[in-house]
Amino acid sequence: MSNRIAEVRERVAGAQRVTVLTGAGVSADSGVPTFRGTDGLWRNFRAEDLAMPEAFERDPRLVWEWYNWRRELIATKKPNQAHEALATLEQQVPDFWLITQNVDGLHRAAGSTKLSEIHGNIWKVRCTGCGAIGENREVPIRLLPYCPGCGGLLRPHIVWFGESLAPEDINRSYAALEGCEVLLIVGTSGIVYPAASFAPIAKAAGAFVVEINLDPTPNSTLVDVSLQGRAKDVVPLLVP
Ligand code: BJW
Ligand code: ZN
Repeated sequence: MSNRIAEVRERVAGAQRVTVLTGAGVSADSGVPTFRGTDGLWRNFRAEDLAMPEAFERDPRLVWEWYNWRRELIATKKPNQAHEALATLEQQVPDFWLITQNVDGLHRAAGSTKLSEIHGNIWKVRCTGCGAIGENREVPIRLLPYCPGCGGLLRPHIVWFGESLAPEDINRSYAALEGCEVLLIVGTSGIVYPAASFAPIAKAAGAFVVEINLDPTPNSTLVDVSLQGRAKDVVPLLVP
């Protein structure tokens, strides 16, 4: 493993353009449960049952209770060495972009600024009436929350299954994937689209693609180097 780590470190050090894609595994090391791990369940619901517009239409209180549980949990968590190393990498690479599927805000908390939170942010709310987006850090948030502007029901500003990602996030991500020399993919199961297609896009565009994960994923056979381990242990070793 140490040979391959040295190789990746050299690639990163020599690159002008580096893109990073992260998933729940990065925050697992901060104590945030992953979606598909055994601790990702809440009252026997899976994320797939609640992270849907239909679930919110049927029972907004239930969905907000789930988010309150997660907001309470995430509020106590801090960025770990992987978040910190990626914030450092942003300072070192001339053309850097971080694409995260995580909604917990821990990359920003670690100091990352060049990033797209493609699945949204758990600390933002959006009005189902007028579409206004606001920050809300109340823990717990009042149930049910309503828009101060139009009185409409507020929902989490999060991309649920069946919903489209924001066009600016998609465009920025594709540009970063097609234009990078090195892509690091950290702690994602690689099964949720469109992020699941990001590795092949970068690979087809000629990038050196590296995966860091505890377990093999659908990306493992496609990448140039697959490093097995915890994000907090491995990512800091890749930053020059
Ligand atoms: C560690 C570690 C450690 C642990 N160190 N590693 C094409 C084909 C098939 C389906 C579709 C398709 N296109 C669209 C779809 C439908 C759907 C989809 O992909 N479904 C799949 C499940 C098949 N996608 C969508 O609906 C997307 N929208 C879309 O495409 O719009 C256009 C469209 C609309 C309608 C029809 C068709 C197209 C939107 C997806 C939004 C996903 N949002 C969620 C929920 C948010 C809820 C919330 O957070 O409040 O975002 S889903 C959930 O999964 C969450 C995550 O961001 C996302 C990814 O999960 P992630 O990060 O990979 O976590 P895990 O738990 O899966 O994996 C953790 C990994 O870490 C594991 O590999 C561990 O081994 C590893 N790990 N500890 C390193 N310490
Ligand atoms: Zn409103």
